[in-house]
Amino acid sequence: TAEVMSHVTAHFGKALEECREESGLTADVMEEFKHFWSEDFEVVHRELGCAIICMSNKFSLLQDDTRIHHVNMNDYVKSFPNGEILSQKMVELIHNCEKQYDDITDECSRVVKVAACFKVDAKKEGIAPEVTMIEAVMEKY
Ligand code: B8M
Repeated sequence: TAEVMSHVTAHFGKALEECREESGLTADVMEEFKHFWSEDFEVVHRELGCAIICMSNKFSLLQDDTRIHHVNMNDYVKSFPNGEILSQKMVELIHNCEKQYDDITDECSRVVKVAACFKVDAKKEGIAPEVTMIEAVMEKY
């Protein structure tokens, strides 16, 4: 659900500052990770892909090939309140997007494409959170 996704995003987003430098993602492009879900934020910058890889690595969410680690991702999402109702769906949506961009060799470019695809599909599924929902739980992490 969108409520669970707001928790995942609030927690995951905390790793952004640690990844600013190495990803090259400027505050001008993305001030805070919660804006990922904003209606008017376009998921297009290669640097955002690099940042997502760096952030995911902090929680061991990726395999060596920079594709999602299904077990670790599942466990990560399940660690949040009611996470078990979102974990399988989330892994399924991300994996489905990964299959569509498997031919892109540049990792950062591929991951930002997968993330954009995931945002669209999560909205379709009604599990995309509003920025205000994320703000409401940010202080918990
Ligand atoms: C990686 C879990 C992050 C959950 C936070 C919410 C939204 C972030 C979207 C990133 C999509 C994950 C793309 C990683 C795919 C690698 O092939």
